[in-house]
Amino acid sequence: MTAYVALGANLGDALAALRWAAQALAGLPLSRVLRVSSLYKTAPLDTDSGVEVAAPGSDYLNAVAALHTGLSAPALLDALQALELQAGRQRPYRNAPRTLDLDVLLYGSARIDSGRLSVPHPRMAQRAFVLVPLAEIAPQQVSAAQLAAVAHQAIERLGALQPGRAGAD
Ligand code: PH2
Ligand code: MG
Ligand code: MG
Repeated sequence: MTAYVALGANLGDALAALRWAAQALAGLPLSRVLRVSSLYKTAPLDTDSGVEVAAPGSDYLNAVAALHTGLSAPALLDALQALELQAGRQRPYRNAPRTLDLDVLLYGSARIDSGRLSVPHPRMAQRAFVLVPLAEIAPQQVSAAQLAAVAHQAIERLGALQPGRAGAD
């Protein structure tokens, strides 16, 4: 199964956290990293109410990774949450600044709504910080209309997440 995972951090050393996470994804059982997007700097955004407002904290670093995995979707979520905990993630309130956030965006073409896990990620279409890196590594997953709808959101491409790797610049 090909799964797409969003990486984000805006607390502590966000760059180190995302680099560590990309390595850690490669070490998940039954899994292989297919692609990792560039690194993007993005303004903290809260779209929960349907209206875009600033979320607390500093700018985020965001990226998206494509994973080939034999883990089930719930097992993948468990593994991602374990990595978040290892990175010191705390959840004092919704959309709080975080040392590492790993979200399942897509799991093949599965539609899941288990309470614990919703796939496709229900808010991904409102977020340039998801759509732009996803479109970079999987253009077939994102339409031009979706990108146009978030084109006003601030997002800056910083370069490769892991310099020196294949596909990096
Ligand atoms: N994650 C959120 C809420 N807001 N804003 C940006 N720019 N990047 C994120 O990863 C992000 C956010 C909830 O997970
Ligand atoms: Mg998130
Ligand atoms: Mg999350």
